[in-house]
Amino acid sequence: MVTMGVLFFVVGTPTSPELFGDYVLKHIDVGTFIRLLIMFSPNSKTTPLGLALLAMIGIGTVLGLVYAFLVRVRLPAQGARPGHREWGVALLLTLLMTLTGVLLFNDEVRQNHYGLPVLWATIATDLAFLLDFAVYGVALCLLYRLLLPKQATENEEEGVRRRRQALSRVGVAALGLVSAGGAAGLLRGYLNEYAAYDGVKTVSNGEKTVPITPNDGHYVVTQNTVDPNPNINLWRLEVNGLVKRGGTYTYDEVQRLPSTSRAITLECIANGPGGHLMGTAVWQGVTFKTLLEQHGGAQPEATHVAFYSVDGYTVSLPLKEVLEADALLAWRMNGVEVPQKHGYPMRVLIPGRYGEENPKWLTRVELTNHFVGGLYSDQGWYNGPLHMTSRIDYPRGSVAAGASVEVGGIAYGGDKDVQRVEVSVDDGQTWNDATLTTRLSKDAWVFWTWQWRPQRAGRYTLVCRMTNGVGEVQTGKIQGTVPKGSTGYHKVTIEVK
Ligand SMILES: Nc1nc2c(c(=O)[nH]1)N[C@H]1C(S)=C(S)[C@@H](COP(=O)(O)O)O[C@H]1N2
Ligand SMILES: [Mo]
Repeated sequence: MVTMGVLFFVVGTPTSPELFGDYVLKHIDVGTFIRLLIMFSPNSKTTPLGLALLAMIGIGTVLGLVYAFLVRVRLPAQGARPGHREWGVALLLTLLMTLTGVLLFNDEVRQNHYGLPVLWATIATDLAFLLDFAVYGVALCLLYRLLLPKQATENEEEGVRRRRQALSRVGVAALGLVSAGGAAGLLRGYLNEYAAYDGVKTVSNGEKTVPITPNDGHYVVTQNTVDPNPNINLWRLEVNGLVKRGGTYTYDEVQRLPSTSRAITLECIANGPGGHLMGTAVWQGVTFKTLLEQHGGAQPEATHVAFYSVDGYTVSLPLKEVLEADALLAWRMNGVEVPQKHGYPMRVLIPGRYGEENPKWLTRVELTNHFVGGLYSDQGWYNGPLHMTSRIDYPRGSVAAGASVEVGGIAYGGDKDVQRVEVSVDDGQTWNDATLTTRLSKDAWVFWTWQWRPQRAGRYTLVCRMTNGVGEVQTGKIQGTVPKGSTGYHKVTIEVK
């Protein structure tokens, strides 16, 4: 554990419990995922990781017994030095454990806390397995021998022998305690960086939403317990696969690519009607199309593009759609470098797709002739165009009869723009056209208002719905979040007095 922790902090290699967690998450379906999420809530990340850590200690212990069985040292042992057989078994264990890690987590190892590119991250993680398990093997071999009852050497008094034996056992116990302390310290250091902000909603005071969400008020969702913290000297953007010419960029080189800015709204698939897991920023970067042109374009067989992130997250989409949506690879968010939790140094924006398909901490763009799996697509989450949504932000509570009240909110239809918003005060029986106010881009939410003058006192159910730029009307059919993303209207009850 100490080796694993030190390697995480020094080299940025992921720990075995994290890799195990990533592996499991890709091999369960959405239903199981949600059940586990609820079962371990509110510590849905740390509890399972803690359990995985305990399981790791358990496996280490069981392998220790296997080791003892295989080396079969005849007791009392002769001397404190392990023999050939012990070294051999320890080496075998080390190699078998490393091989298991490398093969089992083959799909998870390409991640790195400090943002190493895919190949280097893979090599670093695989070497980390070797080092972790070599330390385990050597410790097992040496300490086991120290613990064994020893034969008395020639002209050694029995009292001296016993004292020596007791001393070595105390020594091993002390080393165990020091390691446990070290591991606890490292664990605390790890949890210091815990991404507690996961699931934080876009700021709103229940009232008016601001058109451009400030960076520190933008909602955040992350798969990670600890988010990556890329080191700009190590990080690279790679473009490869079925392009005419592959290439690699440093952060400086990326920033010299031709860039554009656009307001783009991000919405998490878990954002229900009226939800605030949605925010808008002006993103600046190179369009996917331009980047591809820099590399001579796609080879004719290319059908998909896969985006790889330094946290091991992967998103794969049809090439045609990524081009049509005019995807952006951004390194600036609202005029400053992309903040760490939003994907520093570079993230992808795919207008019209849910947040899960907008990878943060990008490191590789690869053109392929097939769909490449990823965390959420493997679980079976919907990965098509996002559903239209509209929200009533105000008023709330009660209003006075006979007075004019402004009703307002937002509407968002992915990359298909918003051409109309309607409001109903009778739970959807009759509709009134709202006025569209602020419109930022076809890929962002629009703001709308409508003047209401309720005459009679009573309870009113206000509802809104939108129509997108191609004439499709938002559906009122209620559908839950899992696994396709929710649909249905946002409703607000107002008391007119
Ligand atoms: N590399 C990476 N990209 C990621 C995620 C992640 O965990 N890792 N989470 C996704 C999800 S589910 C959402 S909703 C958006 C959230 O982006 P934001 O935190 O910048 O608002 O990022 C997406 N991109
Ligand atoms: Mo999300």
